Amino acid sequence: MANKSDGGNKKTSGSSAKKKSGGKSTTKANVNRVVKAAKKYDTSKNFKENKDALTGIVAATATSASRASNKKQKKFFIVLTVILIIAFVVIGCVGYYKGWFDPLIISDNTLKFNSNTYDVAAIKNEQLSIHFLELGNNFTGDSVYIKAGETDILIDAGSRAGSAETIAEYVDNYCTDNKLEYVIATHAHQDHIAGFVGTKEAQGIFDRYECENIIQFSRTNATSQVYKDFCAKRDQAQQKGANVYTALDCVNNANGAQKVYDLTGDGSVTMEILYQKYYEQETSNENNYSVCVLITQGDNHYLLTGDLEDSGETSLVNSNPDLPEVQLYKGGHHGSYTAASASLLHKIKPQCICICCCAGSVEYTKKLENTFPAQKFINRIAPYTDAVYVTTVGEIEKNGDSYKDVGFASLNGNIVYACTNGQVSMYFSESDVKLKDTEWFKNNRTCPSSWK
Ligand SMILES: [Ca+2]
Ligand SMILES: [Zn+2]
Repeated sequence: MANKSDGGNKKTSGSSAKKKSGGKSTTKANVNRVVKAAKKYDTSKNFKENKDALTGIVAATATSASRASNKKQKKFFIVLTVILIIAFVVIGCVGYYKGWFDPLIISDNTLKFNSNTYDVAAIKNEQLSIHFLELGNNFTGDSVYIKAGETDILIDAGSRAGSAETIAEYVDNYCTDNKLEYVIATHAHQDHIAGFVGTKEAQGIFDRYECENIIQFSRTNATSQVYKDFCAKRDQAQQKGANVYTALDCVNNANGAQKVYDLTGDGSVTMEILYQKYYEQETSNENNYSVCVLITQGDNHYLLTGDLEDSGETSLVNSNPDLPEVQLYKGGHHGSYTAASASLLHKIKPQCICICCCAGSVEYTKKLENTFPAQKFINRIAPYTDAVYVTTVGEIEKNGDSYKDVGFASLNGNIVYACTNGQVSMYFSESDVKLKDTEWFKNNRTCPSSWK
């Protein structure tokens, strides 16, 4: 009898262990029930009678434990579901803002334009034209000429002192008064400012043209000779009457500078200097000092950010909540994998991208996938547009374990984006082939799914 009673106690203590899962108060209640049951054990009755009497109590205990366990499980799943929903919403919001999901979208906003034979007279008749210049060497460098009505703008001047010659030869087709109303130097790297300086034999841009307004980077860490020469030539231009402003002067409407310039006198085309924090803050990355320019023509917007990289782009996006979607974007930093970040692209959703670079040149990197325009850059822009054009293509040769630059050729050549009364036209001095359809691309890059 005692053994059987022990057995009965063992059973109830087993149930009691199970009850632990039912929460503290339930466990306590069930323990009480079992204690009560044990107290009701009547030694005057035989085991079967006792068993029958106590089964009800034990069964109630077991049911209660199972109910408590179910309740706990239910609670667990409700909490899990709530956590998952919150995580989903948070990741969704952050991802949408950061553009993590953009590669899933195939954009249908690719630019529709007339592709015309390169024709100076026709381009001159356009209300606005933006020219991405081919600089005639295998070095990467930026130079963009813009004509808005009678106003001439030059943004950067190529990578070599001699680039000035190439630039002037081109610009003189359009600028007939030898006066550049606006000259912008985005940052102090050689591939952007060398042509402003010139050589003993060939005048630089500052000497060659009357420069009415010079807008330059607010900060620099540069100590190079080309930078010193740039400063000397800029000062000479200032003595001859040029207004010299920094980008920070412009965004603050300070020292005579303006944030927004009316380029045509009737407000039909404006140029705005956009704020980004590296106009004021120091950085070891010179590229992030780049002056950012937004040209607006009616409902159309064109964005040029020099060599701005990820961190500068983040600041640009955060500081300019009204930054619009753009019809044209100058491929940031020559198409480097460090520019055109997902958050910038998500904001501006470019319909056309023009890149000043020598495609595939190993001047800046020996890693072939990172040569301009880099594979990662291409992967990020592809969902927005396949209207991507590049001025020049390089030729490289194997050199031991590495590669060297051995030549160059025009890819699209000089690229002109023009717009008159809302009608966009593009002109190419060499070819109108999209990047994705070039031999260089087929041989050197993996085609993103949105371009297939
Ligand atoms: Ca002029
Ligand atoms: Zn550059």
